[in-house]
Amino acid sequence: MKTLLLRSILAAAAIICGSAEATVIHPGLSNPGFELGDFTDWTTSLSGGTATVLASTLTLDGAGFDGFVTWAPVESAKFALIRGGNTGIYQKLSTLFAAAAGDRVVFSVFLDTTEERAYLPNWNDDGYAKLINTTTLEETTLFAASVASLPNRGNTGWTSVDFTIPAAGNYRLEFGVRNMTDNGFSPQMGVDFLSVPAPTVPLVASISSVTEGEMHIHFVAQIGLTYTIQYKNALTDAAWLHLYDVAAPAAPLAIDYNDTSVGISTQRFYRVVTP
Ligand SMILES: [Ca+2]
Ligand SMILES: [Ca+2]
Repeated sequence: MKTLLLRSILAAAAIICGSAEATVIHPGLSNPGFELGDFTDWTTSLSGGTATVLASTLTLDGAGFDGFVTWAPVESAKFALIRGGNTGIYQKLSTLFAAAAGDRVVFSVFLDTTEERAYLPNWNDDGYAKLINTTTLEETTLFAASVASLPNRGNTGWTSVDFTIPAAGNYRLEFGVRNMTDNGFSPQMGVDFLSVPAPTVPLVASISSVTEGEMHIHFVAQIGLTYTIQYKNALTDAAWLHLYDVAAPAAPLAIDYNDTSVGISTQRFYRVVTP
């Protein structure tokens, strides 16, 4: 819980700074962790490979490869799996979203290979995650692994990626997995738990009084966060009293709450609380 404490003695005002972070998924993404059980919001580009949404756990391959590796979702009950296909062609899974500067892109990914390192540099199957600005086409590689970068027939394990987007724009988050030299012993890539949280925004509130008997409380409510304004007439009072609730807005919202219940109080203390 984050709180802001404000003290008013009629027109006097005090500001105490805090911060609030909304771990929200970008409003444009309704299926970021594949919990709808399909590829809503996502695009697949396949050539001989497969892309599936898996419920519960999946055991990939068997003895003679990397053993029975059981993959479970990172988030809730489902995750996506893409498998290598035709030789030299990336099998792709991607999604589009708009981001502001400072937004983060957060997800989990793994690459699981079944080729032997003994045959390198051939059969060097690989996989990647890239963030692509769809206007400038600038690419940032967020994850990369291959047979050469892993133990024999190895895997990366679920890997959490957390990248801060430097510039506002339209982006494509793209995953790719590829067979090399031939199309046997396909690599496989798991994807789960995408979110695009907004940056941490300082919670700054102020108070002002223009009309006797009224007190205005000002702050900016951030996306996805609820707020409650509370007050006491003396700091020694036992409890904070409820004054006003702010529902979570879909865009940053300037709040100017007018407390007309001040009455004859010569002082009143306020705080703004967000979970
Ligand atoms: Ca999931
Ligand atoms: Ca292969």
